[in-house]
Amino acid sequence: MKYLLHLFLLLLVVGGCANGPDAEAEPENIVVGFSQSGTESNWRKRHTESIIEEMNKEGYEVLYRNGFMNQDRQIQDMRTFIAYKVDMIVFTPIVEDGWDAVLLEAKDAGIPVIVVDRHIRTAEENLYLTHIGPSFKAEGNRAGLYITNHFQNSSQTSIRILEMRGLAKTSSANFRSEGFTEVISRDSRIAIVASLEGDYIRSKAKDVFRNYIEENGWIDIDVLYSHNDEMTLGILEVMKESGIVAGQDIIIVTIDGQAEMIENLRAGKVNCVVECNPNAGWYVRNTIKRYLKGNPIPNEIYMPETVFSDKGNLESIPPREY
Ligand code: GZL
Repeated sequence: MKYLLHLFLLLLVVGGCANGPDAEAEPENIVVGFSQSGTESNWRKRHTESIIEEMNKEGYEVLYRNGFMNQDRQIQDMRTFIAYKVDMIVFTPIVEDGWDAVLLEAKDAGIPVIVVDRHIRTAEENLYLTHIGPSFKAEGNRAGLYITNHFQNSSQTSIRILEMRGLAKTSSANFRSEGFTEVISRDSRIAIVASLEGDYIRSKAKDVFRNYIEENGWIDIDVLYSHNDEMTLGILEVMKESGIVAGQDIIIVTIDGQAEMIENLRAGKVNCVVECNPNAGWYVRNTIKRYLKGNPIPNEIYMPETVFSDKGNLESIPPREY
């Protein structure tokens, strides 16, 4: 199948094809170049599966490339898509900046681009069709609300938070911090006393957290706010090694909603899991279909999400796909 796909794409390059999809194009003649940022978490793997599954359901050919969390590699992959004259580029940017040149090349080639998951910043406007993803700020708000509600009747005069941030220069990490800080600032007792960089990577967060408590102890930490479940899983290992009773000695709020984290929530090892919805596939498929029909496409398409906590009905949480 892959050989046939490459032969097909070679013919496209040789024979050339009209730039940009036309509304009459049959789905099986549509080629979508999909550049994924990496495979750093079960969340990300589900995100990839969701998009590819839905493209295949629609009959689109998908050229998938894994950027391995390297922007230069992602840009090279997108240039390959442009050379193949794909009909649509779907990409999930590893970081916020540095995409203008390749997006301009796609625009000049008449290839529309859909940005999925994290946001990007560009000097020029109209370099991409739309952004599809969660509201990371709302995720941060939900995490903050859990904390303010949890401590609202507490007699504690200060509530100290350790924040484990996701990858720097990403909209998800920046907005998760902004949304969280916006809400906890309503209670003057609550403060972030340490903000560490875990890059969304389990092993990195494990090492960074272990170094922090070795240098500073953990007794002055009341809450862990972690930007994704993978990092939280690494930190839980360190807490177990250190005799810290997770979910009691330190209240834990984490984001994504991976199955393993929901089990930890049910076991009382974490207190709140803010969902980050990885199932972007249907939204991407629907957007491409609407675009091919010439329908107007909004600049921003938000995906619905929720929050799970020890204050709710844990048995009603649906099975997680990641
Ligand atoms: C959020 C996404 C984040 C996830 C992490 O939409 O960018 O990246 O929360 C992943 O699991 O690493």
